[in-house]
Amino acid sequence: MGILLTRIWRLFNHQEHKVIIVGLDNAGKTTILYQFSMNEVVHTSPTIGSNVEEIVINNTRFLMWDIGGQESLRSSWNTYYTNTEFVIVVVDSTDRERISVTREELYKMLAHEDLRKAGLLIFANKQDVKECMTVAEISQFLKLTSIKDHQWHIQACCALTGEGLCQGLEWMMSRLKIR
Ligand SMILES: Nc1nc2c(ncn2[C@@H]2O[C@H](COP(=O)(O)OP(=O)(O)OP(=O)(O)O)[C@@H](O)[C@H]2O)c(=O)[nH]1
Ligand SMILES: [Mg+2]
Repeated sequence: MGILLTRIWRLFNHQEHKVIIVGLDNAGKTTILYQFSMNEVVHTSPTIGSNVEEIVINNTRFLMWDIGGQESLRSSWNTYYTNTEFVIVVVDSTDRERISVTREELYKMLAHEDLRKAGLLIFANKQDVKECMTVAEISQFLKLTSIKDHQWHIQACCALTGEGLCQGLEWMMSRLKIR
């Protein structure tokens, strides 16, 4: 009976999982959002404020907020944190100069009370570009193995072809199942 009730509850439970997509300007956040929602590459311009889309995968609904990454906008990222279940950090793997800025922003976010329980997915984007940083390099620069208080995963991807994006979503789905 208990199992049956659980199944019925899951069938009718249309709860949405809130996701925020952050990262420095030009990392590819908006391109990723529209790959998720429309399965195509859209022409983007720098995001001022945010874009939001609902993504449904196997009856699981994610509400994804893509937030502008320009320096002047980063101080307002925290206004999106309430009830966030997953943070997707998009890294431009060609941008070696600013990986330390990404690291600063990452640890500032992880220390925020509202993100205490959030899972962290890092997309190492633009893997199509020659001589970009590898997942191993980015993990090292971001000191990911030092993160003990959040579940995290890093995934190589290319937002232009969509390669790697599904694997990132699958990781998020797998975290939801074990809760
Ligand atoms: N080569 C390559 N270019 C990409 C990839 N993903 C995104 N881009 C390009 O990177 C540029 C910036 O992409 P956006 O998605 O607008 O970046 P953003 O992170 O939303 O930037 P802000 O809105 O300013 O924070 C665009 O010209 C994209 O076409 C990728 O995987 N490979
Ligand atoms: Mg954008």
